[in-house]
Amino acid sequence: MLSNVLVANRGEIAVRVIRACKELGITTTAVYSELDRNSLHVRLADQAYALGGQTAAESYLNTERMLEIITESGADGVHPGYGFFSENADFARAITEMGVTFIGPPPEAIEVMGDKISAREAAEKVGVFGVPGTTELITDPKQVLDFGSSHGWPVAIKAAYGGGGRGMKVVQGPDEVEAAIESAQREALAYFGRDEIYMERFLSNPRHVEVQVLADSHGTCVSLGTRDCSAQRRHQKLIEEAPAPGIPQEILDKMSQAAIDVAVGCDYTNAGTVEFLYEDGEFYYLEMNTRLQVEHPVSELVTGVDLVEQQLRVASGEELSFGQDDIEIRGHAIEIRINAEDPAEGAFLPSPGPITALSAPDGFGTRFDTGYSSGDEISQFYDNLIGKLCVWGHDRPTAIRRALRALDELVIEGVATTIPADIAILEAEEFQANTHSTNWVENGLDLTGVTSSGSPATSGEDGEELVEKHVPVEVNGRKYDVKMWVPETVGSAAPSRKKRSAASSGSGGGGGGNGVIEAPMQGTIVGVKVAVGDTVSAGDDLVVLEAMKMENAITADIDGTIAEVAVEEGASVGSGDLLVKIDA
Ligand code: MV4
Repeated sequence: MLSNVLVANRGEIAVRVIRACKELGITTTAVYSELDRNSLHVRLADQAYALGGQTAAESYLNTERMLEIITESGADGVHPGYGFFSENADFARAITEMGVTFIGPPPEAIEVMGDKISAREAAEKVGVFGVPGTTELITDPKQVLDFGSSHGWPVAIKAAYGGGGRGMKVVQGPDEVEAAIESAQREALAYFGRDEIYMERFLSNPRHVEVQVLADSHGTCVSLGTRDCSAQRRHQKLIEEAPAPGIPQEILDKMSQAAIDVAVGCDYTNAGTVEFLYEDGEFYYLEMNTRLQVEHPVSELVTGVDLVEQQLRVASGEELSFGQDDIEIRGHAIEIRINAEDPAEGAFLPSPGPITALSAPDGFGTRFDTGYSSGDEISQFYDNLIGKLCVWGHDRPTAIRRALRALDELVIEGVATTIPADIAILEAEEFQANTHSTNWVENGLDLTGVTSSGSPATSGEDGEELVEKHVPVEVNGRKYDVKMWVPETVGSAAPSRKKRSAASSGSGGGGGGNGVIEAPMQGTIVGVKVAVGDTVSAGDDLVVLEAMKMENAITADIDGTIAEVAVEEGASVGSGDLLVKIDA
């Protein structure tokens, strides 16, 4: 068994891995950026090393420093968590060459699955098929026109080296082909640094269903069942559940077998996820994620298998101590992602800042995984996941009710969170009746009226901000919770998760700015919508900034003419960097 595991990650997943190591008697080594010096994962680990730096690139993605710490710490294994180095075959190879175990799949499997075309070929080789499409790259619009006329429209154009839906373009008919190819290539280049693209028939209303697999290095591979991740917005999952509901058992079984076949076919070991789209009784292979995923706890809750424990055992060379027949799916589990984003009116604006109060829910069937404590700050430099609320119930309706009960108990103050949107999803008829699809949150769910503050912050007579406070009062021996609107400086707030934080988007559309548009946070420019000389109105989109895993439209603050465009697609920008200048 491994004896000293370095966790090359931060936040809730680092905490998750450290806990599993402790239970197995494995010494843990944490790493931390300048901003995470006092984080929960650092406090829980047996030892911790400074990476230095603040941005992800300077810290958790600093290969040289990470390898140095691995050597210095005496680690015999490295758990990459998700994101950062988790699907980096070069990193896995580098540490393997140092004699350190990468707690994940072999680098060859990471490589095959990282390239979407070879991933598709690897699946086809074992008789598992994706949405009808081609494994050839698109070099000529005619290929798309021919494919569309023989298979029908719409057609999806995808980035060969992409993933997560970025760079995917939907072509509704022949006249859209050329523009779609151009824009898909441009986006693929901006996101992934390569512009190869291919195509598939586009499914309009699919569910996103994935299968958790676990393989040891002795030839055993099992499925831990399915998860449905259809409740998502712009490829950011909001709520996941296990098992995938409303799909006939025989199809779920076939999907599980297909996932095992794909994993075995690429000599996979450790934990992995095979993604499928499901529509009209058919499922189609999408891709394989060669890492532990954010939503792994729901599979743990319905199988009783501790996935991180198994990852550590498998990486240590142990055989799985159970087979497929031992896996039984019991009850239903739901994960609610709590992100520091303001979902008001469906906008989901990143909302970094200090968490002034955090109190996790508890009780039967309730689990809360977080890397933060009250007083910690959600930094603009990292993923804005605050925590994951996971509940188990003996059936789906029970799990939904438990999730709503636990969300009501959860207190997060200081930053806006996705909680109001999560509640709207759980309470929606479509979600409860299981008629939703991957399009539903964006196109079917009404988020107008959803506010970050429960009720909008208003102003007092003297213009002072008023905030909602809940004050417990006792009347005739009975306790009541009284909601009051008071100036922010008055009294202390009773638990309320509903505080509004300043939205950190670009300038608003109200006018009154100076025409100097700067990046509100560090990120990557993934779209430039204007050129010098264009006329714009306040509120018009200027550039699209990807930051904290979100696309943010940066808009004009005044009416005028574009005088300067200081960035191009693919550019990395820091907070405060000039993007665009507008002359009034
Ligand atoms: C598709 C599709 C429909 N038809 N491919 C987006 C994520 C990336 N992994 C693949 N994605 C999709 N591929 C075809 N041929 C619809 C999606 C899709 C989606 C898939 C999974 C989860 C959420 C999604 C949201 C929008 C689109």
